[in-house]
Amino acid sequence: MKLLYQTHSPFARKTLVFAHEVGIADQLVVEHHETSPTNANAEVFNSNPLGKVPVLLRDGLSPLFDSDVICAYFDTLHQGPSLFPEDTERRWAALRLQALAQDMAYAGIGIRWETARRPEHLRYPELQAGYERKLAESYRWLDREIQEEEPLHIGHIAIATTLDWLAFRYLPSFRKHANLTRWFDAFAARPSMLKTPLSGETQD
Ligand SMILES: N[C@@H](CCC(=O)N[C@@H](CS)C(=O)NCC(=O)O)C(=O)O
Repeated sequence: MKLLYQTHSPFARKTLVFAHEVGIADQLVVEHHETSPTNANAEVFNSNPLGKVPVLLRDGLSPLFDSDVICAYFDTLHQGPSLFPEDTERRWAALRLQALAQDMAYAGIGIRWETARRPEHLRYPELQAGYERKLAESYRWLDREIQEEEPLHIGHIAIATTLDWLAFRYLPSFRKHANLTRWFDAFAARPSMLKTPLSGETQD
């Protein structure tokens, strides 16, 4: 399988961390692609009409895109415990964390458009403030909700890879929240995280 990847994408990294966690990373050829809505990547558009990474190319099967879908697919490829809990409330809690992580990453991307990526005269500070509030509230919520002793699931991988990307891009920090910070630092020491460092600059 080939994973159309990006070394500075929180979404792409989520899929690769997941692959390491379930022991299938050695089945992947990981190929870096630059993507941006202002700098279309024709090869990525060939397999994903949104032109975004990650995309999973499978022999003889159709491409899979969106990191959530790719992780759900990877979960079918191993014999170990599923990272998508089956018992009801744990499942909804895991999927909710995954959804939160997605939108926290979008909020971070939104802030970057308003601070660095968009030409200065087109920036909209109120929009930046709105995204910053989403992150601040999410950090507060996570600080209350995240639990260290829970068995690993998709929600943890999604949150950890998003938090690491937010820090990598010097976006508003979560580090004044002690419980969340302790949880993140423990997660960041996992081999799956250490093997998938973030690097590179967005090319708009
Ligand atoms: N919901 C998608 C988001 C993927 C995404 O936004 N990827 C970014 C890289 S971080 C991208 O390729 N952006 C290019 C674009 O917006 O055109 C997922 O989870 O895979």
